Amino acid sequence: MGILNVTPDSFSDGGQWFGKSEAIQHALAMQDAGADIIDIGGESTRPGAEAVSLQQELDRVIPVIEAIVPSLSVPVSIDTSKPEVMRAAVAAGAGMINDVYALRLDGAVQAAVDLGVPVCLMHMQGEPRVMQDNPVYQDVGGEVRQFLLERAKQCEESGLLKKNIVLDPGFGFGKTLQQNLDLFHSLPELVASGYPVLVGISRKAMIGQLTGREILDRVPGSITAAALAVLQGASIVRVHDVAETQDALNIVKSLRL
Ligand code: 7PM
Repeated sequence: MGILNVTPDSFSDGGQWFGKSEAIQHALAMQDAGADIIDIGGESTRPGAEAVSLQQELDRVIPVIEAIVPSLSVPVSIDTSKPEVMRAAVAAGAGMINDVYALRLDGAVQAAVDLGVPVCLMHMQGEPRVMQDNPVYQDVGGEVRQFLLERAKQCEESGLLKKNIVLDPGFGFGKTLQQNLDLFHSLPELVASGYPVLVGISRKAMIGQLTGREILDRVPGSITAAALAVLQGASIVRVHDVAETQDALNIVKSLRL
């Protein structure tokens, strides 16, 4: 899964949004480099971030989805928590929902059921604005797994098809470095639940803490983590650097013991 960001704070030049043509170009480049899904998000979930209004989010993502879908052969996933954005994005051609709130906002489960597309349910403790203020767990792997399986069960009881559910432990979303490491080591137990598991670790603070690198120098660390996540059983890795990660996964596929 290649990340296509249309939030202003995703760029080092600050405030320069992706125009439609740059977005198409970037999406096509990721597809050519081997991405099987293009994930587009217009709502910043950066730790400490303020919420984005519905209209702002629609204005950011819908024109880009309309512009890129006709040029792509792989599905587009919409990174949103708002049911209105889910509906508009799928109407504009998106084929998957990626929700860091795991469909907990009012109306989100019903939207996903109505739309009938695959959904990624992610774990987050707290909300982005405050989630990194002293997150606490007794057993992070067990608690995250229990939360995700409970959400999956509730969604299925509301009519979401089991085959459309993907689970994501939510690295960096209300987790300290040590909790992220414990969570990573517990991936095989989440994989054993039988649901496909998505891992998003690319360029995150965790990689920075482990390598001492600033964001743009976290590529080797991110690729290594993605390869290890796949070795732990992850089905999907959400990454910025698609070509580099694809190379690593090709090597893993051929050389794994
Ligand atoms: C700033 C800080 C901007 C952090 C964006 C982020 C995930 C996700 C994100 C994830 C799923 C990032 C995050 N992370 N969706 N959306 N899983 N399913 O690093 O780990 O991309 S936003």
